[in-house]
Amino acid sequence: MQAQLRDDAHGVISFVGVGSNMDDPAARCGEALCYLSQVSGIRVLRQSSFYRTEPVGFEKQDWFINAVAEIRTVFTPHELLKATQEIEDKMGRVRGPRWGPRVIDLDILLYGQEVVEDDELVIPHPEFHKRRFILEPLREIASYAIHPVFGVSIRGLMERLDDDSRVYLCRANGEPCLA
Ligand code: A4P
Ligand code: MG
Repeated sequence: MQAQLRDDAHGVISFVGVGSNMDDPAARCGEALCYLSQVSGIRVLRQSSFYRTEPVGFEKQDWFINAVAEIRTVFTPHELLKATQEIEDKMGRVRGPRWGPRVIDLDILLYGQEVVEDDELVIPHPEFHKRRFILEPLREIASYAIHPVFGVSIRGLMERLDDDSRVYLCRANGEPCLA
């Protein structure tokens, strides 16, 4: 993929969730964010702190590290999915059980205000409005962002949230990796 960002006003704002619960999860999340910033059609604008989060869905597995990055991209949603899957593959992700342990998981949470729904891709990510491990880091960097299906801000989704899984601020992560 050779698409380039022309300037700061070019492209679409998107939010990407990062999660890992294997092989030094914080290091893996940092590595994935670095790879993301190295893709020529993507600029990482901001990234949240890292959060230590209780596993949701399949509970007999290690706790996760989760974070969210705000990016600007010239890619279409499917090109962005391809780019994130290439990073997952490069990092040795083996696709196991749904919701099971993973060395890295990159989820496209929002892509502008677009709604996408086909066999490969669903945006907004289908479960994110119900998940504290995503909403907490997303609120840190973009509490004002609007969920395009519900028309509710991230702050509003947090107020309605019915997920008591534990999410702890793990480390303020500082500046994004701008490789
Ligand atoms: N896909 C569809 N929409 C998207 C999207 N918006 N972003 C498709 C990324 N991928 C999307 O994904 C399976 C397929 O989903 C992809 O091939 C793509 O075409 P996957 O990443 O291989 O599988 P998965 O992650 O096991 O499935 P899924 O449904 O994405 O699971 P989740 O929702 O990501 O849940 N608990 C804590 N505390 N922290 C976590 O990060 N993660 C999960 C996984 C469960 N529990 C967790 C965490
Ligand atoms: Mg996923």
